[in-house]
Amino acid sequence: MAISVDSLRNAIHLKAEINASKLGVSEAEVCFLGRSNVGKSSVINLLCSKRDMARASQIPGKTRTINVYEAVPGRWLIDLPGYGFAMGGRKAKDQLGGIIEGYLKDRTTLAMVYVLVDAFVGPTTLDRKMIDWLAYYDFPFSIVVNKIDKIAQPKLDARKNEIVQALKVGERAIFWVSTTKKLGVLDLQHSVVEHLS
Ligand SMILES: Nc1nc2c(ncn2[C@@H]2O[C@H](COP(=O)(O)OP(=O)(O)OP(=O)(O)O)[C@@H](O)[C@H]2O)c(=O)[nH]1
Ligand SMILES: [Mg+2]
Repeated sequence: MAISVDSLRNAIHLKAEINASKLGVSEAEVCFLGRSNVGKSSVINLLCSKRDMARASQIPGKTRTINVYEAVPGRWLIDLPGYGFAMGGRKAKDQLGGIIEGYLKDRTTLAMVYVLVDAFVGPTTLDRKMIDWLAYYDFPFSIVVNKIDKIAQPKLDARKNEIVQALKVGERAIFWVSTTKKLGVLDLQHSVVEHLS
């Protein structure tokens, strides 16, 4: 079925899984990846104009499973658990890493990986590792810098430059977003729809 920016509003929570191989088949999907608490679930809600379809929380580690949101039949937005945090220590942390890697390696219809980076924190060592890993395995990925509302307007351009330098992702698309201020949503919606088409 054809997808448009408008159809993102009709998204529903389809399923939650730990094992990517149990997700079933999609026509096309995009996923949201990033450190815990960076705003993956919030970005999915913003894209789909929902208040709390994807469960967001101030407590890091909220999303512990692979969550599938379906915009139109077979076209999916995937909310992944965050990396870099796990209640329950090292073992749980490794499990989350395993869920993410299992997902990325399994999905043949994965059209775009959106890597979220916190505008205030900047790219962390783990973000860098994730980006290098995606580039090495030739995944299609873009960067979403979220929480730009945390940077005062006069400093925003300088901060953006710093982040671009630190990311070292060349000509790749970078989206500048704030879910709380609803900034940058249109560009990201268009990108998502393009990759789900
Ligand atoms: N200031 C600000 N806060 C935000 C923004 N986006 C998300 N947050 C807050 O950041 C916190 C984490 O958001 P989530 O969407 O749950 O983050 P997540 O990446 O899904 O987290 P996990 O599921 O734990 O991996 C929440 O308290 C959000 O309200 C933003 O653009 N600006
Ligand atoms: Mg989440």
